[in-house]
Amino acid sequence: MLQYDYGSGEERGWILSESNFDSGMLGKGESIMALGNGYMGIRSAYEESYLQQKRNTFIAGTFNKFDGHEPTELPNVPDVAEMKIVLNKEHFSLEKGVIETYRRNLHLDTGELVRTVVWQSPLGNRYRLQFRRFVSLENKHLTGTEVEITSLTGSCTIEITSGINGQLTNTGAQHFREGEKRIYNRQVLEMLQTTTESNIDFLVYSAHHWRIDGEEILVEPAATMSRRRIDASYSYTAAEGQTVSVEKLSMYYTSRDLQTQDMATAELRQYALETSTAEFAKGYHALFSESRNRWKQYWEDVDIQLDSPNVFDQLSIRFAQYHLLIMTPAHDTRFGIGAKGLTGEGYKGHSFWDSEIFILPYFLYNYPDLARGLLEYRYHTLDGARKKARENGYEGAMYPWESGFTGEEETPVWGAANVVTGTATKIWSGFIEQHITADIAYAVWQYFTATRDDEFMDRCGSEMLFETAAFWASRVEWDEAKDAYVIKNVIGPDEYKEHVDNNAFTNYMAQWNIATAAAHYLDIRENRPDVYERLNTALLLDERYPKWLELADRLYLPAPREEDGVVPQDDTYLSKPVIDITKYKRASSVQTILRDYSRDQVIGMQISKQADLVMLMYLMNDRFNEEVQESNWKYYESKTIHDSSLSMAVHSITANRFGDREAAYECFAEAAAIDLGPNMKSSDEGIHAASLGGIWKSIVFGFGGVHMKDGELHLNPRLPESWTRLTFPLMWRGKRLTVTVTPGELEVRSDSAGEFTILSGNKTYAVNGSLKIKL
Ligand code: IFM
Repeated sequence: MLQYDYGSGEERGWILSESNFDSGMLGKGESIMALGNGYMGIRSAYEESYLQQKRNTFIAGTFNKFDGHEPTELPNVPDVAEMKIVLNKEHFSLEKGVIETYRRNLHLDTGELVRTVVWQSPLGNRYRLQFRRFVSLENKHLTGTEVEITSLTGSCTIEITSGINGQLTNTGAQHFREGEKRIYNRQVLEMLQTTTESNIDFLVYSAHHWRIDGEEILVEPAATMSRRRIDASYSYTAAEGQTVSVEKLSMYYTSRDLQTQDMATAELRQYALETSTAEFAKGYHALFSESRNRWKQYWEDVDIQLDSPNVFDQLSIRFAQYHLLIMTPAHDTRFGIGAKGLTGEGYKGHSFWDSEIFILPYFLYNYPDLARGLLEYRYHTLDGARKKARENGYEGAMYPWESGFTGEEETPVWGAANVVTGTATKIWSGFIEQHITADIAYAVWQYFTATRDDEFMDRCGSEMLFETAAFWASRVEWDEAKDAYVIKNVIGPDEYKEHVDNNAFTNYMAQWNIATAAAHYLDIRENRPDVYERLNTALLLDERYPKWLELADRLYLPAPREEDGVVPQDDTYLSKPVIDITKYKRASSVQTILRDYSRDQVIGMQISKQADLVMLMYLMNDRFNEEVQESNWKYYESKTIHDSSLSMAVHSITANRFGDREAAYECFAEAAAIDLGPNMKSSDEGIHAASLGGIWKSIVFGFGGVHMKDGELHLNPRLPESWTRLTFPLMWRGKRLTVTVTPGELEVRSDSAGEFTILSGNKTYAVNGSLKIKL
């Protein structure tokens, strides 16, 4: 059972708490309580092992391909979290004996996971155990565990076997060659492994320290080495009431790490051993305290406070911001964010449009440099996108639907069983879900508009904008009947509609991409001659421009129907039969419709998996008036099962824009419950990274009413009925603002000097220090 209101006073709203142990539901806690720092992510499997556990540790960007038939994935690297604990010859396992008390808390404010258990063994001995674990935000290579054991009934021989376990796989795929193992000074364990295809070396170090009632003691280990495994076994007899603590500190390095990538393996090994040993000497508490200070700084920058009668609302935004930080490889722009962050094997660590459309805005309005880093990842992978375009007979850059290290297409080709034929279903997204190319261009432009970062545009952004536009210009075809250019055979955001023509989202985004590139071409030709010269030579801009101009005008954009303002999602959607989907909307798990109907049958009906037209209204809301937004929201929401975690947050924001505060809050609450809610199976494969970005967006863009239009900051807040205050930070043009909304007032404060303007209710206000507006 998860508890959202654990703690009192200052702690309330900061602790994600679990009040019981259930060995059949391990996945949820492992994912949502995962620890990380953007370099590495460790799923919170318990120290002791259970049959249904999923032990995962990932290091960002270290992709490997099992063989030519499988897409690249983040390998599950050697595990250091596991410990075998034997107390008076009885194995410590919560599946045996009696659990007298149990509590596991993830402290979102400090990044520490703490579990406290009073356990009665099958032979009736009682023990108090406390486990603490963290992944350092200060030193990205480091993780630590501390186990405290107190025998409550007589003396106890404590045996602990703990080490580095390289026997793990990714659901069966072994990504490592057996490497070398060693123990230094009977203290520091070392394992060296290398990935089979990408040839990345991984170096893992662990060391243990024992303390009795706080005093360090020397307990000599017996070391064992076996295939892909190295362990140290300790034994110590403690008196009744004595607290024995064992800390285990571990470090990970790889030959892909930016700072050390040029080192030969031997040199890296020497460096890693020396730095690990130096860190280990500091001990768990000093190292944790360094990391906690980093968390403190983070929360000082980004904390959002809201007064809601439901503490879940407050916890859910902090939970989202916690994960948004630990999923993001801020240290290296060669890496993207996986759709499950670094918390599970789901989607193999691949990046989707989730990054640009759902996650990047959080960084854009908090740490713009990190938003730029995420776009640089797409710049690093531009050649992969060019290759995909070429291979498909197009020009420019065609970004992959699923992306790893190189930017080549990584979407698996075969997926779940077809309920009618019993064969695997083909996954078409890697072939025809193409809107991602425009989504990336859109994010580039959002970043540029919000920051005016010419340096980024000159170095990366303009090239991305032009190459994506060139792709669309070669992708469209002329349609005599429509007297317009069209885009046939795509999947839009709604993945329950395959092989459709003129998906409105895709067409509008493509047209926007082309029109923006055309305008930007004129701008740089006029104002940045050097950049223009360079890019014109490389990308033939002069030649491409006339076609862009024509397409900006003549690409088919489905218009709202006269009778009801509904915009057709694609050429055939509105002519398909409608069925009652209540059962599927109410189902506690997703995609239950595919148990009753094959994918082809679902394609043949007016059923949407996720926001598609509503997504268009959200991104391009300046093109549709509020009435049209409302009629489309109502039409399509009733046909949407929300079988994707990307759907609810977008529905929340759009409902807020046309003034339906109740629906906005309901959708927000549903979005917030995707990972954090009571469904204990929802996050088995990892957290839903996009939905966590969506929670932040629902609050800041939805209830907080933040919107950027023509480079101006608009604030049109609308709080849910039950909230009495919302305060959030916002970076705008180099200034850190604090926005506070109450039902009757909007206040904007800036701590930096200098005047700037905002718009609210279409009026322009100058802000110098602070401004209050009556709502
Ligand atoms: O990008 C999403 C997609 O929109 C729906 N299926 C899951 C993907 C990864 O989150």
